[in-house]
Amino acid sequence: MKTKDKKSFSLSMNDENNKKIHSNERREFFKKGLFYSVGLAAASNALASNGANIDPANLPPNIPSWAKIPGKPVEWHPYGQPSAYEHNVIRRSVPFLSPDPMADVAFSPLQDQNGIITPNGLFFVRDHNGTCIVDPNDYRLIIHGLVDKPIILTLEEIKRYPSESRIHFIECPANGATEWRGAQLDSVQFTKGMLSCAQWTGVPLKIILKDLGLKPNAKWALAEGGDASTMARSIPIEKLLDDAMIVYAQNGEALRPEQGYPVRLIVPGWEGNLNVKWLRRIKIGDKPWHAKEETAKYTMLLPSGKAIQYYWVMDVNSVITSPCPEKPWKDVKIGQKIEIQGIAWSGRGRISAVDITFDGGKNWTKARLKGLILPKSFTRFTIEYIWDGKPIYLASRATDEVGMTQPTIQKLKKIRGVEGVYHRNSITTWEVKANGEVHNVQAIY
Ligand SMILES: Nc1nc2c(c(=O)[nH]1)N[C@H]1C(S)=C(S)[C@@H](COP(=O)(O)O)O[C@H]1N2
Ligand SMILES: [Mo]
Repeated sequence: MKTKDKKSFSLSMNDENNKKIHSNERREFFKKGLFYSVGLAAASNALASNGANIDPANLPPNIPSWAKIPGKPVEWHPYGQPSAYEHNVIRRSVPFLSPDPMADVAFSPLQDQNGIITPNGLFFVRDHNGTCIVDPNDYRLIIHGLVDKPIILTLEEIKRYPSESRIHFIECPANGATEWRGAQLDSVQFTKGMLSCAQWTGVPLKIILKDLGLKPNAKWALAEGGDASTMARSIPIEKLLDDAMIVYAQNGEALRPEQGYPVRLIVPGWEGNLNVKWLRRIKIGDKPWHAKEETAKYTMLLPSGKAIQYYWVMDVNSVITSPCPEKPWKDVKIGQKIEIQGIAWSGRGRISAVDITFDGGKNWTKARLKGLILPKSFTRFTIEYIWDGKPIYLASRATDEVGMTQPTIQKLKKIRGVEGVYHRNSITTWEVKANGEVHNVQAIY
């Protein structure tokens, strides 16, 4: 088929380019980022504030060089690309966290995210066995088990069901896993970047399941991916009938391969791993599946020695993205008014309030929520501040509509124990030093 050839050609081209950029970037990160985390911050800010790049010939009252030559033809990039000057705004991996590039995670640059929608090229990626490349012509979704009419659907057939578009975040429950014993990485990208938010378009699962007819004893579903990891998860049927969707579009275009092209499951507000990508099969049953059919779940060991088998909901959380270690207050003048802002989210519904502290948690002030406030979505918060140039301990604390508030790390550790990896939704504190540098610290409450 002609289109097939064309597609595989352009894919291999992109792969080549990506590889090149990726290896350069990794070297950069090691040099400036990992060993000198302040260097990483400077790298991402070089365009904005570092005078070294300024050419006075382009500044007023001169006519800048770009105004003297014709621009690029409109078909320059048939698929648009970010400005070349934004080359530092990319996903990044931490090789020592995940030495196998096939079972890896690429963190989203939250420090550069504006508004509540993560651009598709910056959406975090978590793969158990690489990003799977699926030919949509050969794609099929099987729904079987305890249904009256089992079915095999093509992509076109899925698209014929009535569709909905909804904005939801996805967060891996391992987000922030490095930080349980103390602050480790001086970065918002690496401590919170297993998190992104998009507008998803697809079919609410309840429409399809009602159409197929659920048997009275239908209680659980096994959702299985079509990638080489065949990652599968047991999900209670009530959740699927509540707000789960099978989606084929992300921010107005087809899903990206990294997000499960052509079809993934969206389980709003619940653990990232339930959002099965390259969705191949949904089997309806009367009980959850175990090791044979379901790959290892994320369980949580408690101080008592008991473990929680399922902890599905991603609890209320927030982080300040401006300032942050990558966005220091290097050029902020004393007495100058500056916006502090960040992202809050909850898997239980809407964000109802965000409080800000400047003294490591002794006093709290209300931030303003801005823009759309949607359930199980990013919500932006903001506060205007005049800095007196003295060091501050800056943190945000979000509360959601069911009344849950982010705990301190000390409180969370008491409940969860010290061996915790998952569901770390405690308060994140930044130390802003007198020289404007921002560091990841854990406040003692
Ligand atoms: N088929 C399949 N689905 C998958 C995964 C996978 O490896 N294979 N990873 C899961 C995990 S652990 C997470 S956190 C989310 C990440 O979604 P993203 O890569 O779109 O950010 O996808 C989930 N779905
Ligand atoms: Mo995950």
